[in-house]
Amino acid sequence: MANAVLIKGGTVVTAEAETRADVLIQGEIITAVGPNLDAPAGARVLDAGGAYVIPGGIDPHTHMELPFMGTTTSEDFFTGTSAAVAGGTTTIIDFAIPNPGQSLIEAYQSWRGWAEKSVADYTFHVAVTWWNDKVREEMGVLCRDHGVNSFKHFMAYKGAIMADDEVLVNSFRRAAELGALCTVHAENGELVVQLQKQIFEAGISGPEGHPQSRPPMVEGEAAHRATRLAEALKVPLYVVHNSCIDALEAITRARLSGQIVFGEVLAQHLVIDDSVYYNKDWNTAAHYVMSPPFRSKEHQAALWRGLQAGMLQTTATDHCCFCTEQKRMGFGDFRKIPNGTGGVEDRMTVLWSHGVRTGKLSPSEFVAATSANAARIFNMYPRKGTIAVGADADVVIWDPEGTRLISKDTHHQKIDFNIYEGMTTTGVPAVTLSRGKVLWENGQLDVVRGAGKYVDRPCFAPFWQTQNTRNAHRLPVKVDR
Ligand code: URQ
Ligand code: ZN
Ligand code: ZN
Repeated sequence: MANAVLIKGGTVVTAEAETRADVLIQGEIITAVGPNLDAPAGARVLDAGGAYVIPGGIDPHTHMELPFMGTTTSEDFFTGTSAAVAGGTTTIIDFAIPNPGQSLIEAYQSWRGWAEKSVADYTFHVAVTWWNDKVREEMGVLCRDHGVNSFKHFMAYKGAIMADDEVLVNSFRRAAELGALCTVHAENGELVVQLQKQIFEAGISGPEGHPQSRPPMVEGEAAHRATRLAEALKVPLYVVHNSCIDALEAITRARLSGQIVFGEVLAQHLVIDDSVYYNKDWNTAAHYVMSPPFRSKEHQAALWRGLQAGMLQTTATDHCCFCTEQKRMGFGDFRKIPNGTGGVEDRMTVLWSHGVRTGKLSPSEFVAATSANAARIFNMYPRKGTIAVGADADVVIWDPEGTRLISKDTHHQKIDFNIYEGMTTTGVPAVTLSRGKVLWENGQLDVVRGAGKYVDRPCFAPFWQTQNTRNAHRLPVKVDR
């Protein structure tokens, strides 16, 4: 019997339901889900009594090995996917980000090469950082031949990878033709640059200058603009790392008007506030420099409500690790502190502890927010994101009463600090399986470098355009004179 695993005695939780059922895995696939299943001869039996059996987490936003702001993230695809598995995440969606002028396909191939060392599955959003006919053509090739169905646009980072309105409009229009999804980092890049200069020239050079130069309206303006561009061009939109009320309101407005807009929230933005930037220790304050920045507690409460109300659909980490020495590249000028924090290992336990244990989310809503919705939005469902016959056997035995003291001293992430340092969470992955193989058990990793596979994500039929009928009445009208 190809390696068979029978997970017995657990409660299976999908985005739809909680059911007392056993799960049989044969090879890389789930082959049976139901009560009182028998173990085939030679099968390994895992006892899930008292535990939940959930789909492996999907983190739709990571940056392993990213060259950025004059350095490269410390986490690579081997260590990053290992840390992800230790936290219950079995698929990451990373980013291939071409420099302006660089072929999108060339960048995509580079990231594919780097990702071959992954221990669990991965796929890529491809960023559009410039525009000409070659970009237009390559977007089509990436969709047709490489299983890419989502294109990223950074509305911030002027002078580096920022997409201005010309790039946004051309790329959104092209994505609509292809049946692809557009994602955005929504901050007004021009405002950021000018506010950074104003604050720096006022004598503020430390990490506290970072949040002051990117207040919520800078994010809200861009999020709103992105929804209107997407509406005009009839393309579905996914807004990454919403950190504040202003962005949430932009998404809510669009969704309530019938537009196809999705929102992502980072686990860290839900539980960490902007007081971190006023730590007297420069290094500690700089550890939290990421964009959009951490916000005040009122924004966190709104983000939780957005998640509960279904205005935000996914959770992610934006795992983008720069060690302390790298952060110190910005000592004396906060504008030069590499932007990014870690967390790929901590997302699910933080969300269970602060979401399910506090009654904000049901176990099914937790599964939706950590796995199923990302699978659906990025067209990997039901291969990923559920516990069902025929799905990949990405499965986590989730111990709802297990506890974890989060610390840089015990995490598996390749970074010398942890933004949740000292936080004790309840709800932990006891066992993580990736396509039927146990990679995490008894607090130990058992991974194989390169065992991870690239996940093709087919484009959607351009039915998105017909569905988005708000503008249907605004068809071109010609007057015969
Ligand atoms: O902006 C992003 O998503 C990347 C460059 C990670 N850094 C960050 O501060 N969010
Ligand atoms: Zn971003
Ligand atoms: Zn990011």
